[in-house]
Amino acid sequence: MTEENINNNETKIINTACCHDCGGRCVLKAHVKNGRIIRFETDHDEEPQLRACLRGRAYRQRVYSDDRLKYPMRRTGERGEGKFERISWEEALDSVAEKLKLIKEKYDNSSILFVAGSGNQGMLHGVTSVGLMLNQFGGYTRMWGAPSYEGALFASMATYGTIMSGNSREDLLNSKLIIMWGWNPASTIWDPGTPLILSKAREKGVKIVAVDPIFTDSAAVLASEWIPIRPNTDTAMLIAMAYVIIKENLLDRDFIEKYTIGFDEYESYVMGKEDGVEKTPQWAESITNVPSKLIENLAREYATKKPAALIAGWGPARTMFGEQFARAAAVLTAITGNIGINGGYASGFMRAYYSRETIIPGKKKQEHADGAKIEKPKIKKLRPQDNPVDFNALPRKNTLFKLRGGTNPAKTRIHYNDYYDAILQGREGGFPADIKLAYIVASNRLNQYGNLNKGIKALKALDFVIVQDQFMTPTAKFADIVLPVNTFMERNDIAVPWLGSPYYLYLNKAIEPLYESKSDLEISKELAKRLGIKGGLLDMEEEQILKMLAAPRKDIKNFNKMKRDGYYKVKVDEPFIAFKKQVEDPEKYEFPTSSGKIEIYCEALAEMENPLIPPIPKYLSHDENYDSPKTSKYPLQLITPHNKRRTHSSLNMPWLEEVEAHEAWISTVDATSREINNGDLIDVFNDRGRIRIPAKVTERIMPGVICVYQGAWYNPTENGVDRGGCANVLTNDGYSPGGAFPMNSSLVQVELHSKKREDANK
Ligand SMILES: Nc1nc2c(c(=O)[nH]1)N[C@H]1C(S)=C(S)[C@@H](COP(=O)(O)OP(=O)(O)OC[C@H]3O[C@@H](n4cnc5c(=O)[nH]c(N)nc54)[C@H](O)[C@@H]3O)O[C@H]1N2
Ligand SMILES: Nc1nc2c(c(=O)[nH]1)N[C@H]1C(S)=C(S)[C@@H](COP(=O)(O)OP(=O)(O)OC[C@H]3O[C@@H](n4cnc5c(=O)[nH]c(N)nc54)[C@H](O)[C@@H]3O)O[C@H]1N2
Ligand code: SF4
Ligand SMILES: [Mo]
Repeated sequence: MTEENINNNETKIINTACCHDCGGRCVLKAHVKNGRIIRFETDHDEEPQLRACLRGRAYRQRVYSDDRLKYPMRRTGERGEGKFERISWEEALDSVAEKLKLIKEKYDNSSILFVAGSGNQGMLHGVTSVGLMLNQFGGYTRMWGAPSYEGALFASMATYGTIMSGNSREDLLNSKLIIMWGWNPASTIWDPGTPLILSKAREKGVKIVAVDPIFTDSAAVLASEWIPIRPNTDTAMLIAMAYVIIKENLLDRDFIEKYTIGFDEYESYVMGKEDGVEKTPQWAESITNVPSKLIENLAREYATKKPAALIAGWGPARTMFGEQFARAAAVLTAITGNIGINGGYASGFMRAYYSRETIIPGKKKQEHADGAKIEKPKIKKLRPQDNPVDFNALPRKNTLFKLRGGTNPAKTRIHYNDYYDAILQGREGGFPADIKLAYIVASNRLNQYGNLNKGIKALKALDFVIVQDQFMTPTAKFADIVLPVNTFMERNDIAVPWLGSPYYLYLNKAIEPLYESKSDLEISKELAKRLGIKGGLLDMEEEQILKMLAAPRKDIKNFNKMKRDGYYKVKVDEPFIAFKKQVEDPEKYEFPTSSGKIEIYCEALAEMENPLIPPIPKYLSHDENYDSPKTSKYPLQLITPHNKRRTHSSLNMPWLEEVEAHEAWISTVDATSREINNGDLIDVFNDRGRIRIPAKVTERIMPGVICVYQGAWYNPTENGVDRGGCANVLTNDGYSPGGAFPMNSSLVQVELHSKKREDANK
């Protein structure tokens, strides 16, 4: 808090920020009077403004919520029953340290599972310090796979050899056509400025098309055409678009020749030479439910209205063969030559690094000439940031470790969706560890991952569970010890934006920590003392660490300015375009893949010899798709996207309940056939569980599909029916061969429960 921030009447304005894992990272200016935040403003300074969304504006309801965890607690009832007693910090920390030591001695470090969630996206607070502390304690079992994007990441690595495949958002103004494919940035935030740029594009006359089972807010406000598509079938439509483009010779042959490998193999599959099935628009219509005429038109438009941006969201990649969707989209951008040019878009993972020149893909040819020869990850000396349990571990099956990047390939890691089976089955079941203790930080794990009811069994099977959070979440109810953490407003931090936009945020502490809450850093320091750990970050003070974290970021030219203003916007001369160097100067720069080209046919995938990860993108169906025999029992496809009223399971504040009630979206057709009216209480169920939720009967969702937005809190009746409407009671805890989470790949049935909302408990 600096003097110049003092306004009038003792109201100080503290420049801070919101940095939840919500696609944003935005400026908040806290008006503080008598030690209390009385109001928030956001960025109204120079463009591009980093304006907070409705959730950030409502943040006071989170900070001052009466439901905040106020002091450490110990379980008194059965695990999961939610009965706790207040204890002192001394008792809580002693008991956590004692358990950690005991488990380490009795078993080994791999029996400690660290569940690191996404609750805080500051560089310092949240999970960072706990991970470092556990590394120094000898390590822990760690997960691999990110529910957000694992399919897209895998595809981006296979095709481009990098995840840096996104362009600056403002470059969309140079496009002639923008396809929002399973992308809804008007409510699912992808950088604070995205909706503004898309609005400008629309105003400029750029045609915008939305391909989504839902008529989303983005489709309604930004698009001029909505193409409803059956979930999990997008790959078929993308392949049929390639068919039209090949058949009508609308390809960019020059581009294909110069920058890609494997087009012939793809052509052979698409045109039916490989398997006797021509992937015509009629073929795709029968799979996707999109009229073949529409597929043809979109294909022609995309190939001829150059430059065009096909933006493949992560929702359709959060499916059972999610990586095929992201690969097929990337390949379509390649065969039309929409890569490396203004107004185009390479699709893929979509991270765009504007300012960190060192990370921008585009190494000189010789520099990665030996990339493909590396047989295992080589780390010479154990560093504090290395986890001894993972150290020098051999790679798992089906990883792209040879491409040096993407997900950590260590065999010691367990996929996030395997977590429950790993606990229940251990080494005997083929998992790399026997898990005894879970240390859960900034994660509402139980609520946010597939197959919640299996999760309950797994959490009950553990010896000890520690949860470090701000609220008594459904996961925290399963803890033996709950440790209360403070919020962004109660500590200092630095944040970098979600997908690499050119700015930084400095979160100045606005108020003192409420109740007995502490920061994750303080907790880690206290535990380190008890575990006999010394040195490194845990011996340093907050400000010292923040300076150290900022130091390698050479584009922060003025640390003090960033701290004073709460943000630092980096000036960039021109929009960043992924792969511009490779396209403009192929003699000097190659793509960071093994072949140096965009891999339509990926050799690393071919080597896996797994028909479910073919070397070229293919449409594959699965046993919870529209054509599965299971549809006779469970005929509706459930999708569970993100929405504007919360960030995952966080920010469920009362004001936001007014913005949008938590309801299951069901089409008029499916509701009528079940005699369901708008507002009726319905049960959505499958073999994994049952949720009870009001129906929103709407034309905004296509027939055959039901949508339950993720993030509502699990709240069971005595019979185990979830009145909270948590989507993950119904979702699958499997994963695709490339690691994608099938959160939009579940079959369900729906029935009327009652016309009266108050009957939820019956
Ligand atoms: N408001 C808000 N914004 C957020 C977040 C949040 O929780 N709230 N979370 C942030 C995080 S961590 C992430 S990872 C990103 C996620 O970003 P995305 O994955 O892009 O977001 P989703 O909303 O899950 O999905 C986008 C769209 O995909 C559609 N969809 C689902 N399945 C299919 C399918 O099979 N085919 C097609 N064509 N469309 C499909 C959905 O209807 C939805 O409109 O969002 C970030 N932004
Ligand atoms: N069905 C379905 N499920 C999904 C998705 C989907 O599309 N469909 N999306 C998935 C995606 S993309 C993601 S990223 C995950 C997110 O899942 P999680 O990572 O579990 O995110 P949240 O649910 O927001 O839970 C974060 C928790 O961190 C706490 N927290 C906030 N700040 C701090 C802090 O500073 N310290 C500590 N210790 N705790 C803090 C919050 O109170 C909250 O309880 O959900 C996934 N789950
Ligand atoms: S919730 Fe996300 S988008 Fe909203 S203000 Fe916070 S960081 Fe920004
Ligand atoms: Mo995410």
